[in-house]
Amino acid sequence: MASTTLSLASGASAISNSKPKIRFSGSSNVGHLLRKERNSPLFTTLSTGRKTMAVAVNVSRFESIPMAPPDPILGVSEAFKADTNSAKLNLGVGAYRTEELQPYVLNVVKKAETLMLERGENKEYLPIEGLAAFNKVTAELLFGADNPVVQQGKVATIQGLSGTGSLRLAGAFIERYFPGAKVLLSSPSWGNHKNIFNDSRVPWSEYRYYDPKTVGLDFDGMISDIKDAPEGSFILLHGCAHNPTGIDPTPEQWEKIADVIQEKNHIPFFDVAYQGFASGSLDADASSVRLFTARGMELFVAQSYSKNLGLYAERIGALNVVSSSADAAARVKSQLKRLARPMYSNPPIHGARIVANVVGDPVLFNEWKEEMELMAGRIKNVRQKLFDSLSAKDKSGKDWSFILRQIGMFSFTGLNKAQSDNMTDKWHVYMTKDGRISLAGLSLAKCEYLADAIIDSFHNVS
Ligand code: PGU
Repeated sequence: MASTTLSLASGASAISNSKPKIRFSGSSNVGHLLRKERNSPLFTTLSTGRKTMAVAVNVSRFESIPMAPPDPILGVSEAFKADTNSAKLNLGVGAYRTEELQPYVLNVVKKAETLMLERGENKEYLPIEGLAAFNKVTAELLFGADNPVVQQGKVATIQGLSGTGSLRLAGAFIERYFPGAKVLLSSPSWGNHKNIFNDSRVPWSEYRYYDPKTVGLDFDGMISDIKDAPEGSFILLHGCAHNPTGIDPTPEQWEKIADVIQEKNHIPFFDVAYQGFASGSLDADASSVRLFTARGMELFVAQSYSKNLGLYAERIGALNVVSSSADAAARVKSQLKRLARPMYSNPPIHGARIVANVVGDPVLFNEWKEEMELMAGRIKNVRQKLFDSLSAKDKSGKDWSFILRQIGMFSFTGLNKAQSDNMTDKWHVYMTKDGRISLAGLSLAKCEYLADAIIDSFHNVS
């Protein structure tokens, strides 16, 4: 159909008797199109005195488009904003808040931004692969600056639109160069993983991960499912601070996971969204990725600075592909650029400069580590206080110690959907319906209230 539109000027109605102003745009052959479209539901017949015309009525061509459901994580923040109750608590999104429950801009970020203003840097386009200084420090932060894969140019690093955009770019790469290959996701995983691979047209399935009986890792199930996956599958692993469960494999278990992935010629695909947030140490939290890299495995890593530098809205992260040769890495990078170009052309510069200034400067880097320890430490404190409050208040004898064994920003409470609904409807505690709460959004002052809400929901709602 030609792109001709016919619309009534504001205020005029197709059924009004007043003389409507009719505005045409697009092709001049309007009469022909009107004849063709007269039977369309968008058109009706209008009589204006001597002439009868077909005009557009107020029926949208988007009539058949259904309303999308709210996002299971980001939609929680929207619902929270709409709640006027003063006791309300947003434990939905994984975003760090201060003890006063306010968003936090890191001091090192403010310092880096001041530097950027002083330098009066321009806003020219970045190259497709992003800011070179950013890509360098980012790969070094993840693998370690002295890692042979970095030294030998075996890592293709491309700046991405944070963790999500980097995963999506990898999805596009897998779809193009590994057609039919499957991605295996942990059950459960961050909810958006499924959306990302669905939209990338990459088939996925799940491997067992969480065991509700032990509130721990179903390690045997995980190994057996990875073994059973078709050879050459992509195995998506959370580098640290597994979302939503807060349960990570031990170093010995990581070795066994690497064994079976190697045996089956699978490709590890790490999602590292919380480096520094699991243990408070950037190096310790990168140990899973480094363990696999040290075995000479080719792998993917999507990285995010949303949490550890608090750069949520800057959309800054990276995709790293480790290859067995520098030559392969160069070719992979060229194809990642080719995929990125029609999707978003080139990435934004502001967050990349902040990261390059902080991670690339020894003084700011050390200050960052201190601030991250503070953030990780505050979360550990509320985790402990929540456990203490639950243990003191709950007289049923239930063991809440699993909360202390979980790490990172979240606690996977084991509350089911009805119980999670009760948390929100009765107690104004906003959380995802899988029973996950973000401890990064909790203060010491609110732990007792939260414990009351959890105990009520757990024991009084089935
Ligand atoms: N990967 C994992 C495992 C994540 O938890 C998140 C964020 C991301 C990637 C993507 O983060 P970027 O901001 O794109 O770098 N998950 C948070 C944030 C809210 C969301 O769902 O995007 C969460 O609350 O689960």
